Amino acid sequence: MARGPLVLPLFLVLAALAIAVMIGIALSTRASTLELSAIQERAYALRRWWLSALIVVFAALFAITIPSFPYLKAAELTTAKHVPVTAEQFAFPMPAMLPVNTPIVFDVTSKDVNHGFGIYDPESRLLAQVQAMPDYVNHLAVDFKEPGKYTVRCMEFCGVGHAYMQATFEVR
Ligand SMILES: [Cu+2]
Repeated sequence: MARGPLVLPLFLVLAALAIAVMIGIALSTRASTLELSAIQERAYALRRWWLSALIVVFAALFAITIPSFPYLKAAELTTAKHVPVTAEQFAFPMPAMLPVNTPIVFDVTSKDVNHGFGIYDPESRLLAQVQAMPDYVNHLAVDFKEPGKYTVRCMEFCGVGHAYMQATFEVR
């Protein structure tokens, strides 16, 4: 994922901006002789402006990023190879082998309690994850680009055997 290294610089820029705004406010209000009502009026105006700015920024971010959300596209549901997974305390029954470069949809549910179905690639990086819930099927679309040994680990505390709840499968 190329997005990872972007997070820290982005955070630093936003944090610097927030600090600059606070310093600006502190400097501009030092030794103020304004009446409380005038301060209140200015603050409310600033708050309205800030809310509008946030709405615009978040609406734009939402519009830009929604196409890359990992929600299932209708086409993937019909054309992909479906692999049913019924999690249970404390195992993930998985096929031993899955095909590489093939759209796969895991139909994930649970026999007993909530589990977290997390797939790790051969380098132990989290590739995809979804909740495994009783009486409900979640669909997780994955297209394995690299052959190798993948690991499924439970990502939600589900009982005494939780830490040992994992499975492996081969992608070829
Ligand atoms: Cu668990």
